[in-house]
Amino acid sequence: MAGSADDELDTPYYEIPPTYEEFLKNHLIPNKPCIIGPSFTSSWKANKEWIVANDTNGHEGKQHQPRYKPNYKHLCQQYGAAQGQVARCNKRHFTDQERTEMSFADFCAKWQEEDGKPSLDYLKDLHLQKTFPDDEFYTVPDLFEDDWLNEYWLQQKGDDDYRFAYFGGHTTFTPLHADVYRSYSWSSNICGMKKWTMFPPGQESLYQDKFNNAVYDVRDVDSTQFTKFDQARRIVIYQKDGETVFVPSNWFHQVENIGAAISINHNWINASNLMFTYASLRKDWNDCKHAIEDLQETMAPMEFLQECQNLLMVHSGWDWRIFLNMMAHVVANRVKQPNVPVHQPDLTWQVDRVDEVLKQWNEDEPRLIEYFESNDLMSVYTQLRSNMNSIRQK
Ligand SMILES: O=C(O)CCC(=O)C(=O)O
Ligand SMILES: [Fe+2]
Repeated sequence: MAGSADDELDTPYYEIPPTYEEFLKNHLIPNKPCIIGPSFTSSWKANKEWIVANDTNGHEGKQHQPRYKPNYKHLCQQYGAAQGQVARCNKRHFTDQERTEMSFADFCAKWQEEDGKPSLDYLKDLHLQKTFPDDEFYTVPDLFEDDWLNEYWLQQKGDDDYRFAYFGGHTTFTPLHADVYRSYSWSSNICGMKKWTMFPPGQESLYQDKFNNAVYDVRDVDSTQFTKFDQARRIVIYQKDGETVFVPSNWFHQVENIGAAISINHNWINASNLMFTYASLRKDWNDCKHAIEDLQETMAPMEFLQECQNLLMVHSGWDWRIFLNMMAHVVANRVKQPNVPVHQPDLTWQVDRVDEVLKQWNEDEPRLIEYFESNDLMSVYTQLRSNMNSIRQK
């Protein structure tokens, strides 16, 4: 039976990386995960200089034994000055973990002391490439180059980016979540292992309660709150040193580190998952609207829309303005063709995806054009439409 539950839970492993066409057809478009073997990233400096062989004495035969561990001294010397947020893995803070700001040097000292023993400290979402722009410790693999999110933000004078490094001790973890704006992510392990538990979309009601609170830790689920959690279909992946995992859009996942672990990852959006991002913003938007619906009667329609928009920015860190600008910016780049990704889908196909999103947006928000007009966005929108037409006519 095509597309049966069992097929879905079978994750392909590519010892030799797939071609872009295979990756697009079998993973990006159908939104399915895969694992790619170490040859994919073996040329990275991070895979040479950041790690040393792990002492396996006494661990022979152990099933999940990382082959490498961090080169603490080198990392601390190179990146000690970076500042990041360290999650305390035993302290829950709403849907995430409590975090404290720390220098990499301070984090590294403790990390080295623990050296592979159980730990609570996890340095996450570190913008390492942004902090050290001239340090080419990795390059984005060509399969992941078509990345509208980072393309847009990096041209906004480096305001923000979605390029991260993760450094954690043994047993540190990331609670169950779906990624920001329902983007894709790719995660390459430099050392240590990661146990991923991933849930294909469409079964959220099994791990979210009626208030939309999700399960926090799949190892410790309150069965009176989440009565059907055991029925949720899931994939468990043990990602070894050097391997890369592609995490599709909208898949909830939890990650547990085995041994001292380092990974590099990006969140990314492109034409293939644009509708997921739109849907996630739309959902956040509806939540914001709902939260202040009492005010609706006291305001002019455009004023209310603006107020929801302000709340969306606070709540999601994004808003409709950014979403429109991202699409407009990337489509304009494709017309001008500066540094376009080597691998990307057919341009007309991409424009069709943008068109679908714009149609859906118009349907969901009847005052959309009025909103663009009153927010100086009409010229952005018109330019986007005109660039889409010129791509179609080529
Ligand atoms: O490695 C981790 O702890 C979390 C990574 C993650 O959630 C992701 O790449 O989407
Ligand atoms: Fe994630």
